[in-house]
Amino acid sequence: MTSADMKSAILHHLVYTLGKDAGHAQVYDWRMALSYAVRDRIVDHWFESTRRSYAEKCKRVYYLSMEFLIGRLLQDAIINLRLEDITLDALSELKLDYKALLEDEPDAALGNGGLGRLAACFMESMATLGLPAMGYGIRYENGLFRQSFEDGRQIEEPEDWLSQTDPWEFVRPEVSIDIGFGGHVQEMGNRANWYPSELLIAMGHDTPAIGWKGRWGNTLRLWEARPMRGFDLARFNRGDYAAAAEPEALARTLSRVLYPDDTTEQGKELRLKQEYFFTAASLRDILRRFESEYNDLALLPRKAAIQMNDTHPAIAGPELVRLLHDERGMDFDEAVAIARKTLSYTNHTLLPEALETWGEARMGRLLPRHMQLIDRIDDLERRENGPRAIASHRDGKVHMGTLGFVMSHKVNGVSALHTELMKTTVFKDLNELHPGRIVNETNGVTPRRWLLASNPRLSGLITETIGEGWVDDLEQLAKLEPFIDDTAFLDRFAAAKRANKDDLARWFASELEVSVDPEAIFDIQVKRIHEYKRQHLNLLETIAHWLEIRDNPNHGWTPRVKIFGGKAFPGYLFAKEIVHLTNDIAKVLNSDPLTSRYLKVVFPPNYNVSLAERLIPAADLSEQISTAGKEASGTGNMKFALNGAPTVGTLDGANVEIRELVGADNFFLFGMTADEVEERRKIEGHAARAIAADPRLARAIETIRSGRFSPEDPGRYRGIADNLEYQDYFMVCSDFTDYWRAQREIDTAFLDRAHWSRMAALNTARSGWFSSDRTIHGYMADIWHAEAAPLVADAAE
Ligand code: NBG
Repeated sequence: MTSADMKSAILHHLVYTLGKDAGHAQVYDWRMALSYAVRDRIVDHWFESTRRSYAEKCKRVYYLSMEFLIGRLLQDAIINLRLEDITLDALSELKLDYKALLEDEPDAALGNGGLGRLAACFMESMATLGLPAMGYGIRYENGLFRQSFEDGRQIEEPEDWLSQTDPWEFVRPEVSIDIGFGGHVQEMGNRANWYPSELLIAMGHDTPAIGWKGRWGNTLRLWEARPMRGFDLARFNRGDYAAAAEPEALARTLSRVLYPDDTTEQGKELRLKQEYFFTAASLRDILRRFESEYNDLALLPRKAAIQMNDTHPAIAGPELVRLLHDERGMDFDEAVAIARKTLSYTNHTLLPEALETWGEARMGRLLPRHMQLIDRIDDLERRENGPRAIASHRDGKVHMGTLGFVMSHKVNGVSALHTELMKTTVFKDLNELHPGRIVNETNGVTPRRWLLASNPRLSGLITETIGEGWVDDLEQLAKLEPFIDDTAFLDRFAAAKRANKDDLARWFASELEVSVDPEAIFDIQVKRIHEYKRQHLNLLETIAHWLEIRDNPNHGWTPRVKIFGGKAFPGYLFAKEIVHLTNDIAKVLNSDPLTSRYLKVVFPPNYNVSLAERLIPAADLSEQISTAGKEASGTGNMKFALNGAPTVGTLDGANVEIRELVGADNFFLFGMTADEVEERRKIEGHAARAIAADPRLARAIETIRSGRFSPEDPGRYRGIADNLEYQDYFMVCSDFTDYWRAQREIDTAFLDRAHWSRMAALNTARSGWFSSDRTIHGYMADIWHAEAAPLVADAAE
């Protein structure tokens, strides 16, 4: 394709797909026309991949996930198809601004955080590796809420990403699957017929996921809920308009919202329905495809691997057994054995409140047959394992983690530490019963999006220095090591970072009206707001540092910009107070004439994938400061390291592996280990002791308590101060002193710019292992036993 071809493809779509005349087209129209022009380049590769999967009788991987945090797709497609140069040329002939078109695309926020973004990175990596795979999830009409601030408070508004046409999806009305709820079960001997009382339809929408160089394309199939019977004309004719639309409204509710929470169980019926809805639709689709190719169900585990991303799709165990046993007549024990060999489960958190359970009454009412099958699965566990067996249905609840575990042949953690903790805490007994079932697959991130596309300055320098091979073989970044002491290279490395910081500073100025000094340390903590992630530890240190600067404003302080980003679950009051406090602190500090040239706080609202792409390349310092033992892995931590930002962090999640790989000298470690945290927690009054031992900490907490940041409402943050002093479950106080020490070391280290750049560059050079390509290879070898297919033609050739 040439740029002239691209230009005419854009114009063609503008006129014939969008029905717009070039003279009247708006940014939206041009962006859509460009998207269709790019999409056309994907389709042949995508079809060819599908044909090849069938022809080669490949094993397919199915990734079931409530969340796919895919973000924007246009640039991803352009970069992977290597259409960037010709697109730039074509657009400049049309006098259009490439960046403006990219930024016009809504950010598809179909996820909460790490778990959903991981699913999106995996889709990209599976396509890059040529692994025949399909993602299955829900096409939420409103994704995660949009965050804004009003007087510093978080305001949530519905995200309306679908209010415009999504150019990437292909609607599949022919893929419509009936999904039932409720009703009764008629048993016939061992087997049963289930007669649901409520039925709706799951309709598929397919989005291609195209890999690097377009050499493979997989499908992300998202289900939309539709009513069995649409609009009720009889009621409408009687004038009962609201009732006429009711069936449709009820069905639509199911795929309307993403539960805005990634760590606490909602306990809502709607959520259980969503989980069953997408899992059941996906399994039926998978079996239909399998049966179109094979007629022996015993082959299923050799031809399909189904990954349950967290427990949200864990109902897949009993559902698959139901499809095999009730609907296809397979012996029960054999059905369980086959389901187990096909299914596997990834655990993403050890927080007890996040391990899903459903009350037996609710489950029995909505899914009566599944409830019976769960009890029979429990019986089988007892037959196989005797009295030590662990039932999923116990104390009046169905424990989805247990169910996921017993119905899987492999269960994986997402970092080395997390996997070890799984074995010794939540799944201790199950691990003893089933040794070897738990495996580790440390998370990763796709380097195409998180370095090549989002940080062109750094990725350009890397390609110039070591060639392009790193893009799909990230461990080649190690080839940068010989250049680490080359001042010309380091200068260019530093210049790329500096230019990214300049860009961000300009964006802060124009969007947020905050001016920051690009010479300062850009210190960034972006992630969901949660006590265990300890944004308040960062805030306490900020306050303490501010007070110290005020005491001695003429000491040569190292300037810092503290950047925060993240959403608080609307019902999580403590997290919302942290948001409010952060904004209140920013207000006071940024206008303090004594200190503001040394210390500023910036909190851009609505942290999402696109904002991450803007912030991460400009970071000097990555804050990964969770209470040890609580963060399963983290993936933001990997993105920062890859983009040349050293970490200040605890020995938690994948931080442990990052530190091992980048080297202890290039990582600012602080805080207690997971074991020390458990010990310390046993000490009565641990927080009060820590406060008594550190006057800076005491003063920072007192400053919060005194109302200094909320003079109009002095009691506003008493709750936070009390929590820190009297509870402090997450050990903020006990880790404060060491965190302070690490931060002051950072101030000093940053003064030696050459040394800092070397440290930053070493972070990049040694982060190659954190590619999600490596993670997917791990799943393929240890869990899925699946192989890549022969790749299709390179799009650029
Ligand atoms: C999150 C963890 C992160 C981890 C991601 C991806 C959930 C429930 N868990 O530490 O908190 O990186 O999963 O594995 O979203």
